[in-house]
Amino acid sequence: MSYTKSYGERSRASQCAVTKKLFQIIEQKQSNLCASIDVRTTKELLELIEKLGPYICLVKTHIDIIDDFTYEGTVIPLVELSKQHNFMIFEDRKFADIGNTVKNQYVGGVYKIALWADITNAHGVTGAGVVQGLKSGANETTNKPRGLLMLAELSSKGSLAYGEYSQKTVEIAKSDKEFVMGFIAQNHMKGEDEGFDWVIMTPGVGLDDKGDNLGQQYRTVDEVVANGTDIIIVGRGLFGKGRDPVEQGKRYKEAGWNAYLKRIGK
Ligand code: BMP
Repeated sequence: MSYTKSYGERSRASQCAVTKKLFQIIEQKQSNLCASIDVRTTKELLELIEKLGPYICLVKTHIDIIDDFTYEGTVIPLVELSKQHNFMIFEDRKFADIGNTVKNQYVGGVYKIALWADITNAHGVTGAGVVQGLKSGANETTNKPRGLLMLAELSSKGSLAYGEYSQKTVEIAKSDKEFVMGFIAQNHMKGEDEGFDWVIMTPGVGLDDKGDNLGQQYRTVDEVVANGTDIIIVGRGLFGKGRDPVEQGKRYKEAGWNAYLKRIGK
């Protein structure tokens, strides 16, 4: 099982440049924590990332919820922070259209996601063209490596992404070993016997709450990592309800790392 191997070992074996780098960062920082920073102003975004930077391997954004977004004022300092603190950037755009449209959405508009986000994600609902469209957008925009996660399963109550839908999404992901890194999922998606070592990133992780009143459902760090999660995605658990992001950053980092060591038998 890939999930009993170390991040370092998997980094060396991966054919995806973004996975290689991400797993290296995880080993260096001993952190499999992705901070999901859903806030409405650039100031809050950058201040939270400044505080959480030392404890994370990845920042996940929803760039379209920032009220005062500008490329210069929001993206440039975000990229600067990613270099300073050695983390990667994941724009949680959840593309879900035909290839030609997602390509334009990825490279164009005000956000120009392909220019700055190492990783983005897409739903499989429109078929494999979504992967081709995004890959072609990345290739035409930048020489830097870009990675895609497919949304195989969701954390929210009543999600329609399960069973056959999830399996078909895995089939789509197999279409490009260099660009598709893995999945947003609640479970391990297997695939080792066919030569796939997917990166599994899991949102819906919280140590103090069971959910919110809008359908979110939380599981604990131990629960998801033991079940095959490589990267825990935590948002409000880090900074919601007046929580201290530094304290929580350390707490989730430690919990994620210990759960990983336990999983690989160290
Ligand atoms: P929080 O930890 O505050 O509940 O935030 C979770 C984040 O992960 C949100 O940004 C949400 O959009 C995202 N997310 C999720 O919660 N469940 C999924 O299945 C997929 C997601 O991208």
